[in-house]
Amino acid sequence: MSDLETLESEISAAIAGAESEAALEEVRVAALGKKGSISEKMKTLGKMSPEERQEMGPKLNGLKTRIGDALAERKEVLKEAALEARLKSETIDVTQPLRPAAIESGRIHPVSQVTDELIAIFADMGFSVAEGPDVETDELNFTALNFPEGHPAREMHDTFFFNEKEDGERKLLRTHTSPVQIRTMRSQQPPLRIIIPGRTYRCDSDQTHTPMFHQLEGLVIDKTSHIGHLKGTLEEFLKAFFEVDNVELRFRPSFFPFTEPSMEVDVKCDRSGNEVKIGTGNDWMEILGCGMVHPNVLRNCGLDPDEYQGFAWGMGIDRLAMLKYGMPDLRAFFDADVRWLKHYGFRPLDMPSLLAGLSK
Ligand code: 2NL
Repeated sequence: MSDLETLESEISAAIAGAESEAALEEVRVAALGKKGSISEKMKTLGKMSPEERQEMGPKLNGLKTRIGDALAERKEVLKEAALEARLKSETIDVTQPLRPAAIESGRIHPVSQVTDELIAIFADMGFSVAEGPDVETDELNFTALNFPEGHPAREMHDTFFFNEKEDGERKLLRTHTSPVQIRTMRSQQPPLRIIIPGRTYRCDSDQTHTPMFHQLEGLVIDKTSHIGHLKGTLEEFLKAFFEVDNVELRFRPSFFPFTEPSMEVDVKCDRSGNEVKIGTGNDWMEILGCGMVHPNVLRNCGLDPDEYQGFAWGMGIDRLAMLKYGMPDLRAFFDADVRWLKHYGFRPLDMPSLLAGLSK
C-alpha cells in the first residue's frame, strides 16, 4: 500500500470510529486542520518538480475531497443519533396528573384573611385604610391620646420600650394602632373616615395574650357624627362580619383615656355548643371597645372640639378570627406550623369581597 493509501485508510477508520460530534471534530482537525496530516502533505506540493506535482496534486486533492465527504457524512449520522437520543430521553407523559401550583398549595393565614374581610366591610361603608410605623414615640402612643403622666398603661409592665437615645428620647413598640389616628388627624382635614389594621405589642404572654397581636381601630371625625352613628356603624359591621341577618348589642359604660364617654360592647351569642354562635342565644360576649373621641385628643391634633367631634373603636383581630373560625388556641397563630395553616388557612385566590361572599 502506498503512503497515501495507508493514510486514507487510517483516517477513514478514525472517522468510522468517532462516536460523538466532538470526537469527529478531533479527527477532522488531525487530518484537515492547519497542521493536519493531509494539510502537511499538501504543503509538500510546492517543493516538488512539475512532473511530481502533476501526479501528486490530483491524488492529494482527491484524498482531501473523499475525507471531507466522509467527515460530512459521519457528522450527519452522529447528529441524527444525538437528536434521536435526546428525543427519547425527553419524552413527556401527557397523561401524568398536574402537580399543584404554588398558588394552589399555599395558604393565607387566618389573621390576613380576617384583616381582608374587615377592610372589605369598612371599605364598603366608605372608610379608607391608614397605616403607620410599629416603632413609635411616647408622645404619639400616649401623650397625644390623653394618657396622664404616670398612667398605669405607660409602665414598663405593658410597654416594650427601647433604650434611651443620647437626646433622651425613648421610642417604644406601639401598644395600640391609635398613633396612626393621631398622625392622620394632624395631617389631613376632616371629614375623616379611616380604619387602621396593624400589629401591636404588649409585654404580656399567657393562654389568651401574645406579646404581638393585631388590632383594628376605626375613627370618624366630622361636625355632626354622634353616638347613634357609632352604634349603627358597629351593628352593620358585626352583621356583615359574622354573616348573620341580625345581631343584638349591649353597650356597657367603660373607661379609656382617649374617649368620653367610653363603652364596651357585648354581642348576644350562644355558648351552649362547642363553638360560640353569634346572633342567637342567651349569652353575652365582649367584642370591642369604643367611644366618642375625647376633646383633649382633638385639641392635641389641632382640631377645635367646639367645631369637630367623632367616634372611635378598637378590637382585636386575632380574637375575631378565633371566634369566627373556631380556632381554640391563640398561640397556634404564631407557631408557623404548616399543618395548622393547612387546616385553618384560606386559599389565596378566594379573596373576601361583599359581592362574592366574605368567607364562602
Ligand atoms: C379596645 C378599645 C378603643 C379607641 C380604641 C381611639 C383612638 C383615637 C381617639 C379615640 Cl386616636 N379613640 N381608639 C377608642 C375606643 C376604644 O379600643 O378594647 N381595643 C381592643
